[in-house]
Amino acid sequence: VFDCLRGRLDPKTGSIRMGGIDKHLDLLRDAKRIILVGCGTSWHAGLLAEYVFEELCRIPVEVEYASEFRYRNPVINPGDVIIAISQSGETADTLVALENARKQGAFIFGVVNVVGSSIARLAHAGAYTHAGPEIGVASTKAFTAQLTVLYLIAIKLGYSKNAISQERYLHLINELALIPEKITEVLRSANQVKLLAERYKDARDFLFLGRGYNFPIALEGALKLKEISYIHAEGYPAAEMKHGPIALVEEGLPIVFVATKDGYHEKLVSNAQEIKARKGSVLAVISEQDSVFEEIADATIAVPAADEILAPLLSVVPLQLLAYYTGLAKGLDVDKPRNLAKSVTV
Ligand code: F1P
Repeated sequence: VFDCLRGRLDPKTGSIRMGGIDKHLDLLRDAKRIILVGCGTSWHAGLLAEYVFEELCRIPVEVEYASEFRYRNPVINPGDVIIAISQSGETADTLVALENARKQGAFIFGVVNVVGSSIARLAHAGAYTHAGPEIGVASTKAFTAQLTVLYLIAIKLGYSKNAISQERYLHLINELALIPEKITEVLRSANQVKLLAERYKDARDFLFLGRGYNFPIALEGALKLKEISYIHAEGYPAAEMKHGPIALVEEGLPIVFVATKDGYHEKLVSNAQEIKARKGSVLAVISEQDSVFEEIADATIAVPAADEILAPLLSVVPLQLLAYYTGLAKGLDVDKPRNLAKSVTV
């Protein structure tokens, strides 16, 4: 996140510099629709960006799995802009989806990590994430870097469209600048997460729940656990529980709540109470000093307070650590999970 912000964000002058985006800012400002495309973790970054772009820029947004978008005959209209998200820049599904959309005249921005990769070359413009090489197969720092770039674009665009006030713009810039320091603080709870991982390593299933900005983080937490520890895990919007998944809850089922404080906090508290009433185990990522959740949950991991829009950059870290330590506790090779490739090129 720090590398991603360096040279781009200047809280003193309030400027966001993004060469590849700045050149085409008009195109983004006048976009009738933004379509975010990616696979796996990159799709989750797109899903969160949907919430953020809608909130800060008031542009209609769609998020598409590239692995399905490639097989559709999507309606691309003048004024539609595609933002393609990929760590490797080589994911075949994303590449084919973009080639199809490009043939239909779509303008494509890339949010890609690997410089000079196929997706970066296919895009008309874009911003590199500069997360450095991912050592492990499963995306972790690439995800936080993708989110950071997408936040920068949304904040910049929202302000240039007058969709957010100067006060809010400066507030978000300053909050973003504090994120690297806050992540360092989150990493101090690594040992606590390790103990939790050791306690739940033999669980057969896990559920992850979140609302609003934290819903994509619940999905990402479940994906990381599946990828690295091979435990079956599902992520849901917390409110979706009552529409079916609550039938799965039984004594001891670990359910992770992504519960940093936001406008939906009270509702999440009542969801956690419903789980406790059915004897599930509630593990929660919370904002510091959340006595209500501390009281309900079997275990909590606190992250520093942040603006609710940016909080996912913090709340995802304990979930990445949970997957990592669970994999280690099970004696697995966390850098090379079975059946997974760094770039899915077929
Ligand atoms: C997409 C992705 C990753 C996942 C794994 C397989 O890759 O689904 O999110 O962790 O590495 O590929 P990319 O398009 O972001 O490189």
